[in-house]
Amino acid sequence: MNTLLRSLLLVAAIGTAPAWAQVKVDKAWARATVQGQKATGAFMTFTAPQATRLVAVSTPVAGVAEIHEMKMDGGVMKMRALPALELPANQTVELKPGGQHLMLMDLKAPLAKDGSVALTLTFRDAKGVESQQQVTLPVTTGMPQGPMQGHGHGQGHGEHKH
Ligand SMILES: [Cu+2]
Repeated sequence: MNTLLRSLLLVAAIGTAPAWAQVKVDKAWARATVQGQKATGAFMTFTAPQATRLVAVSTPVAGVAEIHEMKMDGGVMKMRALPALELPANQTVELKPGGQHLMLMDLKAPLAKDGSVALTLTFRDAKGVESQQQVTLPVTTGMPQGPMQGHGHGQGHGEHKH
């Protein structure tokens, strides 16, 4: 048994070695939508073991998925699509309501609360090598880890239209 445990630990250790580097995805969720709503946001944190960039996102539930940032522009908060999201080595990059986020547009069906959404993330490392990672996000009406926040006043990012 001890030997088995040791080899399992070894496998775990190898799994985190740079040659097998995977971007750690945490606190992922997508905002539930209501009937007729065509766009929503998806949020998560990324921690890359070595510098890489998120260059593409796709999901079967949406016709278009983009990386967005929000910026103040003449006193108005505006969103724009980013061609890529920089992920510096060992730095946690947070996507959250009101900040950078993944935008799922042209939704094929409403995202029901307590459902899930599969995303395919495409990363490109410093050498230009692309790798893909699948993540499954729970669909909720707000950040799952946070304290209860009433009805989420002031966080209505998912309601904006494109
Ligand atoms: Cu957006």
